[in-house]
Amino acid sequence: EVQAILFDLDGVITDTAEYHYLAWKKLARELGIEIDRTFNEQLKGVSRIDSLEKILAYGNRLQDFTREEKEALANKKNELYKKMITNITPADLLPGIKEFLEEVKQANLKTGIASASKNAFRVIDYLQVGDYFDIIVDAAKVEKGKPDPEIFLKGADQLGVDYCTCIGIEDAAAGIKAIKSAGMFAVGIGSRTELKEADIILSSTNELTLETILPAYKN
Ligand code: B16
Ligand code: MG
Repeated sequence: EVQAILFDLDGVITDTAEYHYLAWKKLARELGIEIDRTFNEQLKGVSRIDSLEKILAYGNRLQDFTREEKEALANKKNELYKKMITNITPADLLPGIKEFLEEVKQANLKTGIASASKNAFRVIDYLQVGDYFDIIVDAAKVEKGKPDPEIFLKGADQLGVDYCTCIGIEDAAAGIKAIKSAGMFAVGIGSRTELKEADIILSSTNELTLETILPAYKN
């Protein structure tokens, strides 16, 4: 029996993935590196500093910066990002999310957020959905980022449930990997080719209902 659902934040609850992309694109351009949406798929779910290193490697500039310089660049991106997300309101919940959260609560399932973002609490505040989640595990609470399973394992531990009774929902390949390595059932939101390791793939958050997920979990 399913006991808990663990949600990714960026790209599942709200489309902050777009703001991350725009902020990285701006920073990369200043460094003479052009990134596009296809490349951006590799950044989803990946920590801030790892994202920067992927961008620098892509532009063949990884060796050009010291650790301190990289930290400064990552901070710069975060300042851009924080400015962008001040515009977030409850209207920015992705389609069907509010209804799904209500349904999950009605069904007495436990809920948690497993986000690689250090801005997770801020975003949840802007969206005004804090009350829907029993626990929030953000990047500050884990040592290893996705695709390592740590963040999902920690979420289940905090909820006091077995890993195999958890369903994880993710929009990123790194996140699906993390859920599967945690021994959980993985729901992917997005592209069939990017998320092929998921147990089921839905094209939009609109399709998230217990009726679509639970039969697949039981098989
Ligand atoms: P921050 P998630 C992830 O959040 C994003 O998908 C990823 O693009 C971002 O780089 C990462 O958080 C770190 O975010 O710079 O705010 O700490 O999808 O795991 O909720
Ligand atoms: Mg995500």
